[in-house]
Amino acid sequence: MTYSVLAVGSPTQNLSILDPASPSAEAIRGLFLLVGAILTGIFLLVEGVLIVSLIQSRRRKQAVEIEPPQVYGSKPIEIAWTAAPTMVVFVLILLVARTIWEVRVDPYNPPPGSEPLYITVIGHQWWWEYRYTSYKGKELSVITANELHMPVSDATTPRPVYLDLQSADVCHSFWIPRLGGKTDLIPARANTMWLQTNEVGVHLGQCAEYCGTQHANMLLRVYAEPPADFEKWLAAEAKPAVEDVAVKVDRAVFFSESCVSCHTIRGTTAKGIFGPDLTHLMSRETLASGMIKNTPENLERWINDPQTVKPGCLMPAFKLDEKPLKSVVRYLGTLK
Ligand code: HEC
Ligand SMILES: [Cu+2]
Repeated sequence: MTYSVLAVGSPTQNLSILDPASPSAEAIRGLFLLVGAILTGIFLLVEGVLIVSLIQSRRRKQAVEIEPPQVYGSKPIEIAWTAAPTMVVFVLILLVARTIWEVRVDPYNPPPGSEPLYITVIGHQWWWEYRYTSYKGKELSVITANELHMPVSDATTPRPVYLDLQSADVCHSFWIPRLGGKTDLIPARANTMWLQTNEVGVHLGQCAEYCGTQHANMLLRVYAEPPADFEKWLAAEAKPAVEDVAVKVDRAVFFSESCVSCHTIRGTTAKGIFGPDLTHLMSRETLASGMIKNTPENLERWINDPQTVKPGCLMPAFKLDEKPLKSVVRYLGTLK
C-alpha cells in the first residue's frame, strides 16, 4: 500500500519524557530522576558492601576453619533493617506526594493574569473529539477532531489548557509525553488534566490504554501555536462550513449518501455525531486520527474503503462508483 503514513523518526517525532515541554512533564521528569538516583544509591551501597565482604573473607586465611559469629534475634539489627527501608519508603512517598500536588488540576482557579482555554476531550474508538468550550472567559462552541490546537504561554502570560476527559465507549488514555502524564478517559465519568507549554510546534502522543483493534492508530497531535495564530485558527473553526457554488453538484451527491447520518458539517443538514466533525476537514493535516496525511488521494482511498486503511475502524466501506466518489472528495476538499 502506498498511502503516506507520517514517517516515524521525522523531526517532530519526539515522545521522550526526558525532554519535557510543560511544567507538569518537568515535575514528572524531576521525580523520575530523583527516585532513580536514590534507588541507584541504595543499589550501589548494598552491592558494594556485598562485594567488599566477599573479597575480604576470601582473602582471610583459614577462612574455612573459623565459623563467623552466629547472630540470631539481635534487637539492634532487627530494628535497623526495619527502620531503614521504612525511612526510604517514607521519603519516596513524600516525593511522590509533592509531584502529585504539582501536576494536579485546579481548573476553576487559573493563575491570575492567565488566559485559560477549556476543552472537552471525548475518546471514541479510534479517534479523538475536541469541544472547545471557553477561551479567555468567552464561551465557545467549536467542535473538531484529532488535531488539538492550543496557544503557547510566554514569560508574562500563562495560557493553561484545561481538559475535561470523557469517553463515548471504552476506556482510553490521553498521553502527550512531553506535555504531561497520562490521564484515562473513562465511560460515565469526567477526569481532568492540564497542558501548558512555551514551545511552539507539534507535540505528538498516543492513546495509552488498550481500547480495541485500532488502539495503536489512535494518535494524538497537539499544535502549540503563538496566540495570534491560535486565535486565527479558532475564529476559522467557529464559522459554519463554506458553501462553494462551484461544487454545487458534488455537494448534492454528498448529501444523497448516508455520510450525513454519522458526520456533522455545521451549517448544513449533516448532523451525525458518531464520526468526526467534518466542518473544517481541510484545516487538518491528517486523516483517521493522525494515521495518514490529508491529501486528495488519501481522502479518496479512505472514503472508498476505510477498512483497507484502518482495518476494523467503525466507518464502513462504501465502494462508491468512480463518479460519486470523485464528487464527494471534491466537495470535502472545499471544507477549508
Ligand atoms: C456508520 C457511521 C459512518 C458513516 C455512515 C460514514 N462515516 Fe466517515 N467516519 C466514521 C468514523 C467512526 C470515523 C473515524 C474513523 C477512525 O479514525 O477510526 C470516520 C472518519 C471519516 C473521515 C476522516 C475524518 C478525520 O478527520 O480523520 C472522513 C473524511 C469521513 N469519515 C468521510 C465520510 C464520508 C464521505 C462518508 C459517506 C460516504 C462517511 N464518512 C460515512 C463513521 C462513519
Ligand atoms: Cu483509545
